[in-house]
Amino acid sequence: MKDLASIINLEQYPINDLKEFAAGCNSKLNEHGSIVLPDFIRKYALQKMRKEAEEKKHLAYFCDQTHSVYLSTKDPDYPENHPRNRQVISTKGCITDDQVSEKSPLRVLYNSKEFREFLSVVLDESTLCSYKDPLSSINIHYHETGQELGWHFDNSSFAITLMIQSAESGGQVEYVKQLRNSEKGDMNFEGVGKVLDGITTPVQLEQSEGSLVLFKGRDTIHRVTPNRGKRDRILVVLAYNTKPGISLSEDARLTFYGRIN
Ligand SMILES: O=C(O)CCC(=O)C(=O)O
Ligand SMILES: [Fe+2]
Repeated sequence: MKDLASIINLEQYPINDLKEFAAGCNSKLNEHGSIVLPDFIRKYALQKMRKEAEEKKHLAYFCDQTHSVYLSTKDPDYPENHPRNRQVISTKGCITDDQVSEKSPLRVLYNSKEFREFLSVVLDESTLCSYKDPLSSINIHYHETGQELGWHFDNSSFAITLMIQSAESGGQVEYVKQLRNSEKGDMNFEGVGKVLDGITTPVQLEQSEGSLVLFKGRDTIHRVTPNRGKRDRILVVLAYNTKPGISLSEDARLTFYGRIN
């Protein structure tokens, strides 16, 4: 716990208090679909995370992709410009778990039993496990000037992120809550079309540097607007599985990391 106390602001966020604090976060997440804990990471640990991210940026794999909001291949039964098939752009750089130092505060946090227990309660999951493959557990994302993440629904039911360096302008997460019902197979093409056409005004997620964000993005459409500032937007994704021994698919690893191992 000593190591963790130098990373997490435990006075403000008593993550060991599962009954009250974690349970309260769980209710908020279920009600709102996201929670933001500002200043979750202590200043000094945040500085170390930023330094590591900057020093290792040259290792990042940058990819430019187009995809549909559903992240699935085109369906020929619909026209090209139908919301089912319409293409958006995603551009970012990424470094992988194997490139993050053994001593990094990111790894101490990611591996911490207390942090996982807290997340399990907040996310209603009985266990949270690392990825089996060497790349997918901790990722550092870089959005350079002009880079963005297009509108999409996540494949995973939750995402855990840490904002390490925000963009000076732009680089904002925007979302429209509960826009589809994936469990019932309702893709809501009409609602998606209105978001893509700018008819529906999205909500912005305020996340300052040092914030922990938990986000349920499977049915909530979201994007990251283009980085309009000079410095990079740097964000860490802490990815867990709800079962042990699972790897990210080879296809996804090739797309996001440019390699399998
Ligand atoms: O960069 C972010 O804040 C969100 C990233 C995201 O939506 C994703 O990786 O699916
Ligand atoms: Fe996402």
